Amino acid sequence: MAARPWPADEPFARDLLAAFTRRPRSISPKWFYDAEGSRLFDRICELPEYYPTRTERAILQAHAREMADVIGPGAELVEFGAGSCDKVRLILDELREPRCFRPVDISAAHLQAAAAGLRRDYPGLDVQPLAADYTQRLLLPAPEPGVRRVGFFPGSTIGNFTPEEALAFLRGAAELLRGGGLLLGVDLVKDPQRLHAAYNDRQGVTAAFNLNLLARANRELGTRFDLSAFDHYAFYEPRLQRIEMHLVSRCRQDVRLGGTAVEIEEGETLHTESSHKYTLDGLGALALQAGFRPGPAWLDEERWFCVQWLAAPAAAL
Ligand code: AVJ
Repeated sequence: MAARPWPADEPFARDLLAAFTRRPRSISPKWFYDAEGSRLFDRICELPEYYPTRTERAILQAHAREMADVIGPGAELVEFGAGSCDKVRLILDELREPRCFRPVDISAAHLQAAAAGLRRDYPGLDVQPLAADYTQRLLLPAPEPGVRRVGFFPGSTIGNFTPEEALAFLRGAAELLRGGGLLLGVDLVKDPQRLHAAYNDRQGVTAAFNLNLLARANRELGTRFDLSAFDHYAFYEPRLQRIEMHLVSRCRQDVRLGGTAVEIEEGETLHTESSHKYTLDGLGALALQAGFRPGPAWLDEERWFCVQWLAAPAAAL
């Protein structure tokens, strides 16, 4: 059977090749999210073991009024990695005369659909979607004089960044949001057993989500990964305060990535994701370093998850 030509110019192809030719082998978790991966992530959010989504939602539900008070009237709200824009509705429901809402997401199609839904449900709201990579510097028009710009970054998505990347992101956000602030959802350090269970669900949805990276490569790049030759392996590393997800090779195997033959040893891993957890102190110190002033934090009763307000001073500290 003739092999499909390797789409060398596609960013996923380039990243996958780079991932398999460096040591230790690792790839960005952003490649999880094709249509199938997004569907699997939605299923993860429904799992009994995966507490972050429902815990954050409960915190937002319980405290949206106080959050809206901290944000203040007439604000411009910017959501980073907005996706389907469903969590922000809890805030929008309580916000007084929001000036506009700017959902930012890399997926333009997803964004347009979400924006249309918001315009339907919030007829007076000026919705200005921006298809962009929020890890890069965002080009936004300067807010009108007197309008506070406030960021919303829920879901502990910041956990996918290394602490260095998180600091860089927060520095950029403090600048973008000068005079306003950032409402940040963060998963907290907790009992390692509970963390472990959240990434090792009994139904195997997280395993399918992890393996979908290789399934996606087979679909989009014409690779021939044998999915049964890899195991999902996720564990909590307390010294780095993070979950690591890996794909571990069950045997010695050769894979082809276009013209490149890659030899994988038995037990070798591809590191597919890190999900960093924070303490309130650690988060506060990071935010201060980035130029924010930490304000109120809202937590669930178990203290598993936190929604933290970070004020962005008008002038640099
Ligand atoms: C979307 C990055 C917050 O780290 O918990 C869920 C992704 N990975 N299960 C997380 C994920 C495995 C999730 N984030």
